[in-house]
Amino acid sequence: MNKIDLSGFKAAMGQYLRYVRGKKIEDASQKDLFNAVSSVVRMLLIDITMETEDRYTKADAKRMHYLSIEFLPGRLLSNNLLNLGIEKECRDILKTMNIDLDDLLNEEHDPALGNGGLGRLAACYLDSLATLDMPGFGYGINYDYGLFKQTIMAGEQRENPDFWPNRSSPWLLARSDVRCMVPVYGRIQGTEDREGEYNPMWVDWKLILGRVHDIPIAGFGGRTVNRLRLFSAWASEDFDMQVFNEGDYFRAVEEKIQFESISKILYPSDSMAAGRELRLVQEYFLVACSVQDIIRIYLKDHEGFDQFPDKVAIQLNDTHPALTVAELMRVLVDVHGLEWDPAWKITTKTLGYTNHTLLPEALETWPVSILKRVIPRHLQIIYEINRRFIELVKQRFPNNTRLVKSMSIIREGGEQRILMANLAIIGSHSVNGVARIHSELVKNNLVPDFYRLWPERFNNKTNGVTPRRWILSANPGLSGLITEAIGDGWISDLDQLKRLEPLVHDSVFLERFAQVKRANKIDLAEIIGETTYVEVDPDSIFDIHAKRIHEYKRQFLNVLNIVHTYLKIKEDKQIPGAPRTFIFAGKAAPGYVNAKLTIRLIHGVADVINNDPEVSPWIRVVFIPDYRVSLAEALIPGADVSEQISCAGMEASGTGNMKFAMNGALTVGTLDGATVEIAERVGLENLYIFGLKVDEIAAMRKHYNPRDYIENNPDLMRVMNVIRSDLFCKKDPGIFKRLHDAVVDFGDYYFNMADFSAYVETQNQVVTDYCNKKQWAERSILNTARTGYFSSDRAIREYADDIWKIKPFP
Ligand code: GPU
Repeated sequence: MNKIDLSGFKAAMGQYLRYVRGKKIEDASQKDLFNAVSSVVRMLLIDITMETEDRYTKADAKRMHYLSIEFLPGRLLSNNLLNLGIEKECRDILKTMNIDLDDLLNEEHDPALGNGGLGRLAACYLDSLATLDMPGFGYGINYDYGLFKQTIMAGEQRENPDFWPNRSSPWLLARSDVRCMVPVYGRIQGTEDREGEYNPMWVDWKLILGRVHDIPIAGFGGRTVNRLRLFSAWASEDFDMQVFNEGDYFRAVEEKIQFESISKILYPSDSMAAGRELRLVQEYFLVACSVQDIIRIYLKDHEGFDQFPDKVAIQLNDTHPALTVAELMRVLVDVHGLEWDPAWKITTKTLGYTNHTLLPEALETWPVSILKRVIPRHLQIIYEINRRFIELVKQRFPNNTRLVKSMSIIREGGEQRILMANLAIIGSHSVNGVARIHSELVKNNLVPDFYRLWPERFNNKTNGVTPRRWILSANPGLSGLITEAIGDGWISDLDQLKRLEPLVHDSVFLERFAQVKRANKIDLAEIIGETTYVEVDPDSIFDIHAKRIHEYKRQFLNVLNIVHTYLKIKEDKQIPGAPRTFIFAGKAAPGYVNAKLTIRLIHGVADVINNDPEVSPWIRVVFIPDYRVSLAEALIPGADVSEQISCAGMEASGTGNMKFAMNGALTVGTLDGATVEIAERVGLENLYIFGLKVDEIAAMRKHYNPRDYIENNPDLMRVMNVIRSDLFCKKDPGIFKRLHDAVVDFGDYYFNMADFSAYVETQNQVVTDYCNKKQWAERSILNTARTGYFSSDRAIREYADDIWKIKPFP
C-alpha cells in the first residue's frame, strides 16, 4: 500500500469550505462536510491519475476502453478511502474535529447510471482494472436522471425521478478542454469523382456536442487511478446561430432542447430492448463520442493507423454500443481516408463483444427506416459490411440460402431491421458469454451458424465481482475476522480465502464467524424496521431474494412457497422447524405489468401473513423499497439464504449470486448462469440445487402443460386457488388473476409449476438444516472460503490475457 500524506487534510477541508462554499467550518452542514472531505480525496485522486497517465504514456501502453450504456459505481467516498488505504487515518482526523465519518458516508447520493447487473458488472471491472494497474477506461453517458427511485404506495411501485448531482458531484471532473462533435440526421449525396467513381457524401447533418466529465477510479493499494469518462449532450451554438439567422428562432430553441434531451434519462428497462428512436440516438451518441476520444488520444502519440489494434482495444458491453463497428469504419474511411480493407482489419482486430443475454425480447434490432433518418451514412456502411460478409458466407458454404438468411445483419420479411448482435459478431475478433453455461448456449443455441463459421472467435469469461466493495467495504465485520485469521492478502488475491477452510474445525473461529453474521442481521433488521415498519427477528432465517423483478427470475415461485408454508400453518396446523423472514427487494420496469403485479402480490401476501398472530411468529415477509447498490451492501452481509431461482437457461450469469455466497449465505438455486459454477466450487453439500435443468426444459417445452402439475399436486392446486382468490387483494378483488392465468392459461413460460414441488422440498430441507447451527456455520464458512474464483480480478485477468492483450503497469 502506498503511503499517502494526509498532514494537509484538515487545512484543505477548511479551505474548500471557506473558498468554494463560502462557509466557516462551524457553520457547515453534513452535506457540506461530505463535499469537503470528498473534494480533498479527489485532489489525492487527481495526483495519482496524473502519475498513472504518465506511466502509461511513457510505456506507450496498449489501452482498453469499455463501452457501456450503463455504469453503476455505487457510492464512492467509502470505496475511495478504502482503496487509497486512508480510511482509518481519515476517520481519526475527522474524529478530532468531532465529525463522524459514517454520518458523512450516508450523505452520498448513489449515482444510479444503470439498471442492475450489466451496469454493476462494468463498475466492478473498472475497480479491478485499476487494482491490477491496467490501462482500462470506462466510457458511458452522464444521464441527468438515473434509474428512478422506487417508493411503495399501498403495495404498489411508484417511480420517482432520481436527479443526481451530475454536474456538481465532487467525483465528477469537468473536462472543458475535451469536446466531441457528433453529426446526426442529414442525407447522403452521391457524387462522381474524376475517375467516375461513386463518392457518397453525408450532407446537411446537424451537430450534437458531447461534453465530458470524468469520474476517477481508484485501484486498491492507491497506485493506480484510471477514469470513467461520461458524455452529456449539448446542442452546438454555431448551429443555433445558423437556424437563428434563417429567422426561425423558435425552431432553433426547440432543436436545442431536443438535442439536450439525448442524455436526459436512462432507459429503465433491464434485459428488454427499448426500441425508441431516442434510445438509438443515445447509443450512437455514446459510440461517436467514445470513438472520437479514443482516436484523439491514440493520435497524440502515434502516426497513422497501422499500430491502432496494438495500442487500442474496445470492448462492447452487450450490443448497446454495437454501432461502434460502423462508426469506427466511418471515421477510418471517410475522415482519415483509409481504404476499406485495411480499415476493416483494424476494426475487427480492435473490437470485442460481450453478450449478456439470450432472452429474445432483449436482443436489439432497429428498423432500417430509423437508421436511415438518424445516421444515413452508418446505414450505408452496414449494408456494405453485410454485402461483403454474405459474399464470404457464399464462398465458404455455397448454395446455402438458409445460412445467408440466418447470418445476415439485415432481417427481411416485413419491416427491414438491423440485427445488432450479428453486426457486433461480424465486427469483432472475440465474442464472449458471461458464464460457462451461457457461453455454451450462445454458441449452440443463439448463433450456431456464426459458431460454425468462426469457432475460434467464441469464448467464455465467467463474471466476477470486486471483493473491495462486496466484502471489504460492505462487510467490515467479516473482513476484520478474515484478516485476523489469514492476513489481508485476500483483498487483492481472493483465492487466498481458501486458507479459511481448515478453520471450520476451529470452534472459536466458527463462533466468531456466526457472531459476525448475527451482528449483520441485527443491523439489517433495523433497516427493515425503518423502511417497512415490520419488526423482524434477527434469529429467524434471513432468506433474501434481491434483484430486478422479472418473470424469468421467478419471484413468483418464491411467493408460491411462502403461500404454501402459510397454508400449512393455517389449515394443516403444521409448524415449521424454525422461524423465517422472507426478504424481497427489486425494481420493476415501469411498463412491465406482470412484474409490477408481482410486487403487489408480495405486499398482499406480506400483509396477510405479518398480521396473522398464528402465522407471524413463524414466517414474515418484507419488501424493502428502492433496491440499489447501497441497499445491496446492507442486505447481502445479513443473508442466511440467497435465492437464485431463475428458470434454467435464462439468467446469463447473475452476479448477486456471487456476492451472497462470498458473504457466507447458502444458495437455493437452479443450475443456471454462474450458479452452476458456484455449485461446483463450494460443493453440492454446501448449497441447495433444485429444479429442471436447461436440457430438460428444452425437451419439455413443446409438450409442457402446467395444468398437469397443478392437477397432480393438491398442495400446488391449493396455493394457486388462493392466489386467484381475493385473500391477498381484499381491497382490489381480482387483480392477481392475471398472474394466475399467466401460468395456468398461458403456458407458464418459465416453468413455475414444474419446479414447484422440488422448490418446496428444498426450502423445507433448508429449515431442517438451519437448526444445526454449528453445521450451518461450517457450510457458510466454506462458501466464503471457496468463492475466490468469482473475484472480478480473475475475470479481468482473463479478459486482459485472452482478448485485450493489455498488461499491468505497476
Ligand atoms: N443483464 Br442484456 C442486465 O442486467 N441488463 C441487460 O440489459 C442485459 C443483461 C445482466 C444479465 O441479466 C445477468 O445475468 C448478468 O449477470 C449481468 O447482465 C452481467 O453480465
